[in-house]
Amino acid sequence: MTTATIQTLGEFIIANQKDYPDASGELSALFAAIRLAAKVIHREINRAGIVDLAGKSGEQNIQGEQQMKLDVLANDTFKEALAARGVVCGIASEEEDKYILLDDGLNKNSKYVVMMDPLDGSSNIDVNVSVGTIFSVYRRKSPVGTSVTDEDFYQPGTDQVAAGYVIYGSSTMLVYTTGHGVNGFTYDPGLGVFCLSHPKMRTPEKGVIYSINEGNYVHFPDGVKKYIKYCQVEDDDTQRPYTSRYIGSLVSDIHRNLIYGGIYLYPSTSRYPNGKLRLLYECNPIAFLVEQAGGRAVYGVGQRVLELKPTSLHQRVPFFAGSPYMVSDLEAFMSGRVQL
Ligand code: AHM
Ligand code: MG
Repeated sequence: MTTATIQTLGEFIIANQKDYPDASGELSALFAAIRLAAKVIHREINRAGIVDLAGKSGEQNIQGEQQMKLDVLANDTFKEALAARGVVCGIASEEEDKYILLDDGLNKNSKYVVMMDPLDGSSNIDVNVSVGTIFSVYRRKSPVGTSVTDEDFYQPGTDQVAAGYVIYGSSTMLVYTTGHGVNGFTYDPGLGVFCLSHPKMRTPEKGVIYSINEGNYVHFPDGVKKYIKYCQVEDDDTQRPYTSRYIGSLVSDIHRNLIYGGIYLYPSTSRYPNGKLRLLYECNPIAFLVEQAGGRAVYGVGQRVLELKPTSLHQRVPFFAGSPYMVSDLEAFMSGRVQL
């Protein structure tokens, strides 16, 4: 790419403002805060190993500061970046018990709330496996100028204004949607900018990858067990057996499946009777992205994740998302319509 062909995330947002006739620039400012925080996390994750090595001798990092766990650091970084710019009136985070009211003079007049999982899959950092940030933006329900309330956060996923993830992998990427398709931007650390690298992302209608923690197999619902067996049975017409790929880092598993085609499953298990993933911070934003890329996301047969009305902040829900034909096949087994 040359300077003539690069389109940065900032340029892309300005160029697409025509899609939002009543835009006031507030959402663009919110995105600026998110991408700044993402760059900071990128920097910290990429030197995590070095800092750790330095930390072992004196329990301090190379700058002499007390080491901070990266998920806590990511949470603080995103909160600070958003709060300092007066662009959100409330934040809910997987790292916080309660939502955060931003009712200072700067923020209380803003119209958006943000829900986020600042560093999903953080247990993978110690072994150098990709992790991600997931975010979701809603328009507030409470009147501008007042403090946010439960109703601002308990909105169904269909009301999302924007959602996305940042994947800190072999390169760092920011992938997002505002309901007009999905676009992916790769971070160029030399330039310090995200560049459009994956325009108009579409997921294949059929895929050959299934992603699930199969160690929990005996506790899965019957339909899910049958679908997994179906994935493993040989059949040339449907390119089975499918390939099993599971990193255990949601953003990475979803990102790969979005590009190659596949299905991600986190059903109920004995340890997590409602599934492990959180509706507000993980399932809704990912479901919005997957649907915008042409896929489907359900929590049961014909039960669209985005239509589920949240009842609590940290609510968990079974989650099945990916290539539309694969999700439909899974539903056929779950409903009992198809048997092996
Ligand atoms: P976390 O929010 O505590 O990091 O947990 C979420 C992670 C997801 O990234 C991943 O898909 C899932 O947990 C893996 O769970 P499991 O180890 O049970 O397969
Ligand atoms: Mg998480």
